[in-house]
Amino acid sequence: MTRRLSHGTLSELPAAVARPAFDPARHGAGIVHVGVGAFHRAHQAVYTDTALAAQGGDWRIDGISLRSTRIADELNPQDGLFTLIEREGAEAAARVIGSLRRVIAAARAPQDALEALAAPETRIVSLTVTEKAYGIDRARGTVDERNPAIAADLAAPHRPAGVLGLLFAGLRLRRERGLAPFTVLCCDNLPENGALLRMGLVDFAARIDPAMARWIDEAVAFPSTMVDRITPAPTEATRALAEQLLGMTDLAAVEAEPFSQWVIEDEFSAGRPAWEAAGAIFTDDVAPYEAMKLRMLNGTHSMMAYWGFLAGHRYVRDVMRDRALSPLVRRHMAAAAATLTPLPGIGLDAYAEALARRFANPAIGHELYQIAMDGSEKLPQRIVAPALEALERRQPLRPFAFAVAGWMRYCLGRRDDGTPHGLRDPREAQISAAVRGIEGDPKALFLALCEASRAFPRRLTEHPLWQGEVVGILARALERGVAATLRAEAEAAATG
Ligand code: CS2
Repeated sequence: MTRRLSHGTLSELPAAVARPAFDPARHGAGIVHVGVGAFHRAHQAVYTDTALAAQGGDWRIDGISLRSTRIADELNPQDGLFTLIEREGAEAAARVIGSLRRVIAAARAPQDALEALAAPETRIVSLTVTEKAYGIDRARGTVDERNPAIAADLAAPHRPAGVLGLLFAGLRLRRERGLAPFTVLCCDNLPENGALLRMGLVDFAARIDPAMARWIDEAVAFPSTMVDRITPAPTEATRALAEQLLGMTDLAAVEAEPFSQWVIEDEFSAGRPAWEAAGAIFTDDVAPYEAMKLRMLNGTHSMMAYWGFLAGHRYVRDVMRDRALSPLVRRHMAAAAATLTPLPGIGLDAYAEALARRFANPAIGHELYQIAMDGSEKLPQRIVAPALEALERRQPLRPFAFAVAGWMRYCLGRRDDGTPHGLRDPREAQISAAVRGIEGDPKALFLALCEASRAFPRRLTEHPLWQGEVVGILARALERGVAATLRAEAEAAATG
């Protein structure tokens, strides 16, 4: 049997593998992180590891995984240790991260999760739970009572299963025990994510306990933050590579690109790790950074995911080698850039250039199908927001309409050759029901999908220019197929 990564085996690692530059056992935890997926492990856990090495402090992380028990079973026998493998071209640099202390599987041990939130030493609760997990309706400024987790937690707030329910119950315990609240740090790809979560949590609390709602609004800090690092879902190949680099087993290894960025509003009511030692940027206003990243990186990603997947590609890097699609990637980034307020010191052309290089990284197998997931939750901030801005500024709408037409074609659940795919969207049932029987009618599809997804505001969907563009592209894709549509789009883009 091969050995397994753990505190006891750290000293046996090959010299080329970097290990924590601090003794993990000497540091207590100060952070509870909800959603211990690959992205957290490749991003915030790494910044915290560097900060602990640089400035010490009791800032290790206790993870909570809400649904999966697997992550706890992978990480706890390894004392929370896992390997970050940074990949670029032929390079693969391995670094063992020691900032994670343990993982609590909330489904198995709900009381442990609550006690972690209510522990006196917990000063920050950070989250990466994906866009759909919050159940907040930004347009209405309330929670979405139709969201199953919200409905369940409102009905039984002492036994929370969802994100808002858990935060509420944890904060209520702290207040009852006379403890100061923790800072809530949302690290999901949502615009003004701190403000959004504050709004959602205060509304959630108001429905149960108005005094708690006031306390949360007044006493809890919700800094907004922009996070960035391309992190494909780990596969068997990740584990095999870890085994090869470490000479031992690591069931929780992650692969990521070398690039990493974290921009944070410096509003922590009970302190924070020295994340700046790891390169985090602290600022008063994250919004312009977030808009840049969401529109230029994530928006382009979504466009690539739908059209690239439909064209038969598997990875983001394959799209960058597709002669029709790669100029459309550039076009999308340029159109997204044109909707932004420039940031001092950041050239948007250079940012786009860097994104194109990152997307093309041959060592990163980032599945288009992974990015295509949850379109109804992702499109509003990635595509709709810049489209509205473009409409207002009388700038070209076409690239955004093209992205949405790709998503609509994808919603049919099959490629041109008939290969079926699941949508993997929280509104999958409504979307699939909406397209049934009208698969050949682009205008009807447009209207039905706008309705079923709830992703598009009327001032966009009812705009004749927007309708015309989306329906026209969709019609072409249905009549002539995806490959011909991409060729025509690339040609039109080239002749401007
Ligand atoms: C991607 C993001 O899956 C997706 O939707 O667009 O996860 C993206 O890779 C990260 O935001 C990069 O920081």
